[in-house]
Amino acid sequence: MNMSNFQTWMQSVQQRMESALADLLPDAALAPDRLHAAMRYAVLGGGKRVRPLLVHAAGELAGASPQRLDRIGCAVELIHAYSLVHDDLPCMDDDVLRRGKPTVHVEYDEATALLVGDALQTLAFQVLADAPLADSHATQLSMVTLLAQASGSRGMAGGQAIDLAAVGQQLSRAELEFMHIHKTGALIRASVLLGAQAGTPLPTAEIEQLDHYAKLIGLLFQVVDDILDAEADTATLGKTAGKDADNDKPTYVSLLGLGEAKQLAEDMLAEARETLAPMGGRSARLEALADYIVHRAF
Ligand code: GRG
Repeated sequence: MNMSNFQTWMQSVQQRMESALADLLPDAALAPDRLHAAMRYAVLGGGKRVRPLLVHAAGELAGASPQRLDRIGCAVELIHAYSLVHDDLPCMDDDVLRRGKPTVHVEYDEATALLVGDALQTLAFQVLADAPLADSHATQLSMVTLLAQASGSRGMAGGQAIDLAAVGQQLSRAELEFMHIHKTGALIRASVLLGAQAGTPLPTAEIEQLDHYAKLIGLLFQVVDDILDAEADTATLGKTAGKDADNDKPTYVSLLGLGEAKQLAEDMLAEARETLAPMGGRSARLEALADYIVHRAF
């Protein structure tokens, strides 16, 4: 796909998401105003919006309306933002910098950060449930279930539990993969599938291809995150660099070394491309997003 077209599309989705999120989040003047201000601080004005971009790219492929995809993108991004706020808390990763700004518990306080995460998570499900987002109620209900599964103990929250237990441990490649499939991969996979479900039902073969692609890039995202944590600086990342090694966390870089981790990322990108190939030009944006995920700077 023409990369300048892709850049233009990406920026337009990012702008749509910023204004959709700003509209959905409670006004900072509304009581309880400190909580609402902190929710807006956590979500707005930062982040690559990778998950909403995936929602839009997969949804366009299925002919879903941009308005539906905006809402679904918001639901997924709200879950993601909640996970970052909680992950940064002293009882978890204990970090002071996120998206180039002080983390929520530093800017506000720990109790507020906890409540911000709680409120963002419930707002995500409200957004997914309170307007028509699919061609049938049954499909929309299955979308709510999908997001709940991807976020819960068999998805992202479970992956985070495994991550916390793994500090200082030696993990095998299979164990590392299992952790990341849940912690990072589940929400990324859900983003693709939710977008696709908002449109006209796709043939089973295409849903399977999308699912395989989504699983691949979920893991790929994490391989690259590990590489960036080892190679990039804090100013570029907008979060503290080198934390994995400092915290003695098992990563693809600690397991495979930098060179092999980079090769793995390129191999997985090639597999993602092959997976999309049968869909031809209709999947061009998903392919460009996989490329963006691998070659991003932060
Ligand atoms: C607290 C339940 C709970 C889960 C936390 C997502 C997560 C699980 C922790 C975040 C820490 C981390 C480094 C995760 C690995 C990769 C990842 C999700 C990075 C952040 O996502 P980006 O790069 O962030 O999409 P932006 O800021 O661009 O949205």
